[in-house]
Amino acid sequence: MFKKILIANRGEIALRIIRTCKELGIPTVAVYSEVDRDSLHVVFADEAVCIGPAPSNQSYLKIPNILSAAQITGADAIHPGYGFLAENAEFSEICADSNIKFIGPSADSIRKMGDKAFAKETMKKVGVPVVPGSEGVVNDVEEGKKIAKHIGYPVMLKASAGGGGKGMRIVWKEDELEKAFQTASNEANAAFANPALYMEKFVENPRHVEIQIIGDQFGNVYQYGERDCSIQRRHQKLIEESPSPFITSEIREKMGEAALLGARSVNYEGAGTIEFLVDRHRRFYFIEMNTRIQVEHPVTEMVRNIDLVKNQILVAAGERIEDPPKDPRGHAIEFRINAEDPQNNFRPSPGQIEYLHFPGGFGVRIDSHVYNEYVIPPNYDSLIAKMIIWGTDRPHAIRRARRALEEFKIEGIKTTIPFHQKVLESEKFIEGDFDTSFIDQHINLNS
Ligand code: MV4
Repeated sequence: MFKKILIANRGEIALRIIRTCKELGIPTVAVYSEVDRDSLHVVFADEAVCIGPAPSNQSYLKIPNILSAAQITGADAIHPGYGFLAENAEFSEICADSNIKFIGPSADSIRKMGDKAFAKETMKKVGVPVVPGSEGVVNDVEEGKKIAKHIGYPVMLKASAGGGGKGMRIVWKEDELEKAFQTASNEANAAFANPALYMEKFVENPRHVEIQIIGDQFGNVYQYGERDCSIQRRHQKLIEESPSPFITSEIREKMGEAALLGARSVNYEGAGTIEFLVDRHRRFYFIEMNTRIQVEHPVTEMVRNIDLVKNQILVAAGERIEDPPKDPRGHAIEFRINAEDPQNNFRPSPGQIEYLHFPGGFGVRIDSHVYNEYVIPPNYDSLIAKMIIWGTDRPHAIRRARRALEEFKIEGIKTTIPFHQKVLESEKFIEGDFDTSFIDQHINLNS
């Protein structure tokens, strides 16, 4: 097992990782920027090293500073969390070259899955269903027109180096394609230094359902069922749950098998997520793979009764992990509490928390790094707490969530709590009848 783990992250996920390290008896090193000096991950780690000023590119993204912190403290492994360097192939490679175990996949896996057109072709080859579209990248407008004619409009152009909704364009008819191709390609080049695009048939109002997997160093891959992440706004997830109210046990089994097929084919090591779009006929299509632990991982932990971060650490150390339970137990829903104003376009609302009270009781889990009088810096993402509710079934989880949100008090800043309360009153949400257009279509925050 590792002698000491450095956590190359901040906020709730850094604390989440430290908690599991403590339970495993592994000493931890926190790194922090100048504005995070009073953050809880710094308090609860065994050691802490300041790695630079507030801007991420001078601290949490600065590879030499993080490696120096690991070397000075004698850490033999680095957990990257999510965001920052978690899907940075170069960082994974540099760690390997420095004899520090990157708790995550190899640089090669990160690169392959980061190239979305390549990842899709890889999955298609082994029989994972994918959205009909181009074979790999589309080289020019003329080729794009041919493919679109074949699969039928509307189509989507996506940046091959993108993902998570960045650099996408819907094209409704042929005479829009040229312009869309140029602007999407230019945007992709500006954002990812790579103009390559691929094309897919546009799936209208899909659900977003993903499968959690973990691969070990012996070639075994395990799957932990699905999470439904359809409640999003501008590609920011706000509510995630498991099991998905739309997925039957038959589809669950098929998606799980498809995810295993895909992950095994690339010899995947570490935790990962296979993302699918699900159309109204419950047909599912692979869209991309995330090569990190995700924000919403606790939803899976609650219904499968496992610690995913523990399993990440075990496989990284070359150990074996237990077989996952075959079926979900009960129902879990995660609510992201962001320091944002839902009445003003979810505008960030940093500043000091003047009063804080977390809910509690049976089935209520809070993952958070904030405390009373904590000052939320404006430099990072606005997630300040995750409330994960477990219930015996979905209606029970919903009732419990309403009860817990009523107890939840945060003063001094705006949060997404009132948004969640609205969603929990929505008939469509209660019935489980929602897709990725739910917030735009059914939630009015100013009424
Ligand atoms: C799509 C799509 C419709 N058709 N692909 C957005 C994020 C990225 N991971 C993939 N996304 C989409 N890809 C095809 N062929 C619609 C979306 C999409 C979406 C997907 C999941 C969750 C929310 C979404 C919101 C808008 C669009």
